[in-house]
Amino acid sequence: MTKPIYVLNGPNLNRLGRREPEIYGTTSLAEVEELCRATAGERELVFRQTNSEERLIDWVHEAIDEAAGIVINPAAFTFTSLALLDALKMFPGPIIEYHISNVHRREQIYHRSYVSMTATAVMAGLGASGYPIAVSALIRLVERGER
Ligand code: DHK
Repeated sequence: MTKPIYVLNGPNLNRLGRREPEIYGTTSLAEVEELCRATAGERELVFRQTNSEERLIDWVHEAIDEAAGIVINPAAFTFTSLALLDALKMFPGPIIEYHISNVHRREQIYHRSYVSMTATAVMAGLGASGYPIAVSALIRLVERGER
């Protein structure tokens, strides 16, 4: 049985489309989910969002046993959570760290990512419509067995 891919989203992304549209655009998270599912096609895709650090870590633990790969937009937890980094380090498959905005062009507080210390790849600045690009890149990494 082919394992699903997980697309996990962190805090405040539930307000995507209405939140700082000049930075994050007007596409909603539900629309992002549709784009990701269309790209995944036959492959099963788990798409989730939480404002809770504990829940995000629990989903990474679940993914360790259940998932082939992870696309994760940890949002603010990217720059604060060693616990999330430690959880992702245990994941055996490829991980793509995704940011809607180009965090490196923003304030200093958004420049040092803990997640990048274990992610296979990092994508930033392609907007909400970049998520399906991350999904297709992840599927290729999974098929090539890369971590
Ligand atoms: C989303 C957030 O919520 C911010 O905390 C990050 C990221 C950027 C994004 O661009 O998707 O800095």
